[in-house]
Amino acid sequence: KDDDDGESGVAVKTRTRTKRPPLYKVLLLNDDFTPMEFVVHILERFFGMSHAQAFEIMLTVHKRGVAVVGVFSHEIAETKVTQVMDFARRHQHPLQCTMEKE
Ligand code: TYC
Repeated sequence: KDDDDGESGVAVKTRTRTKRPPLYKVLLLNDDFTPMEFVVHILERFFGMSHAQAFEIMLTVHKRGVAVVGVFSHEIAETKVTQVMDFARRHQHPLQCTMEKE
């Protein structure tokens, strides 16, 4: 858009920079106690994965210690983390779920 520079009356091109909101990775952490089936259930229930997909990601976390289970806006990522942590706590499993800026 052309903006007058206010002094000389010269039009100056001003570019409007539109920043996309940052995205956040939701991470699931391994532990020695949470049952595998429980983790699979969480991935199906809160992350919309198929059983096969959920099983695969669960095994990745089990073997490597951590995996990204989804990428979301800040608010959605926060909701996912809260849902997983609350559900795990209610079932008395030590499962940990966190988020980090992509
Ligand atoms: N390591 C757990 C077990 O052997 C399974 C597990 C997988 C736990 C993924 C947490 O995020 C996790 N029962």
